Amino acid sequence: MPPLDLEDFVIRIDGVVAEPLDLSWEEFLKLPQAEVVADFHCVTHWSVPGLRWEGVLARTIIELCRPEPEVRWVMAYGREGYSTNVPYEHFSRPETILAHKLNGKPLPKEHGWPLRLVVPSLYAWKSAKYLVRLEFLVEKRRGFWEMRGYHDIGDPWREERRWDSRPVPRE
Ligand SMILES: Nc1nc2c(c(=O)[nH]1)N[C@H]1C(S)=C(S)[C@@H](COP(=O)(O)O)O[C@H]1N2
Ligand SMILES: [Mo]
Repeated sequence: MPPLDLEDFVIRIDGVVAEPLDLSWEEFLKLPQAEVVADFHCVTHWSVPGLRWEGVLARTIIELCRPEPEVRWVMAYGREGYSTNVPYEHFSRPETILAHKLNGKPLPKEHGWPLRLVVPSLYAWKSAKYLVRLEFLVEKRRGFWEMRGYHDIGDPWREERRWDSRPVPRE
């Protein structure tokens, strides 16, 4: 759990976008806020139903930074060095959220305080905790677990665990 003074917090939005952004904690909280209730599925066969996340929708970030039309992936980075690649198709879903509250309280430290990405349509390893950067990509790159054999997409309903767990088309 990497230490942080909220005064020093910056979330960086960059990559193949028309409008790269660096937002302080104060600026981030001034963005339109939303709430999402969703189940959370871990790749190791546990799920937590009905979590209530509050924060800024990924769609709000998209409106602000305006990714170029050829963007296909978003790399999410955690402050301690974690990374994960999220298909843009899932990042841009209406329920994907940059969450700073869980069930009405600030995110607990062990769950990503102060900010985490939550992608309810994918396995939990795509929901980067301690979020500090979103990088919009045209060409796929792989994050921490994907480099170690986890699936690039990670749809729990298709049980996409290992990258070769089913014959999905790969570019
Ligand atoms: N920054 C960061 N985010 C991360 C991880 C991590 O190690 N560092 N682990 C991922 C994995 S593998 C899982 S299963 C979930 C666990 O989320 P939880 O700790 O809130 O249950 O966080 C994901 N996000
Ligand atoms: Mo995990």
